[in-house]
Amino acid sequence: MERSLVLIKPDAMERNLSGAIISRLEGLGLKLVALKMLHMDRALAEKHYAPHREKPFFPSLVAYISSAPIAVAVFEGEEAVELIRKAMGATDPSKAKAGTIRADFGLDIEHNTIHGSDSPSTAEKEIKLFFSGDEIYDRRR
Ligand code: IDP
Ligand code: MG
Repeated sequence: MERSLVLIKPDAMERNLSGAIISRLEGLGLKLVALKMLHMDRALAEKHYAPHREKPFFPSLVAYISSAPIAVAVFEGEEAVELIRKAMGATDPSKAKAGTIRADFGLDIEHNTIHGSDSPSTAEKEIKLFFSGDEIYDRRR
């Protein structure tokens, strides 16, 4: 079954939106199979966002994501990656479709409320950065 990594970013935590966001994703029929809070350190932030290392916004992004404790989750279900990306909306909240998480809650292109893996293979790598095998539960029964 497909899995995706979700980060509820500091801007969302600050506004007590973690429950609302988890609820929306559960509402898609996806199962929560791992969940914890974590204050990312710089090293983990740089690993997670390594594909953006050369971008001008990388230092600011790393500082932001490691600025406060966040909620980290793994959701599982058919097409989990694509379903979550659609529910998130575009990276820039001002361009995200109405009714998406980023359109409803995002502040700006950096402080955009949620991270979701962009492909099943990225998801596998990202999940390993945040969770050990015994922190992910089998909920298929
Ligand atoms: P995604 O989160 O929609 O997959 P990416 O392009 O992978 O978007 O960028 C990762 C994260 O980097 C975004 O979610 C956002 O927080 C931040 N980001 C992306 N583009 C910009 C930008 O132009 N300025 C500032 N931050 C950005
Ligand atoms: Mg991305």
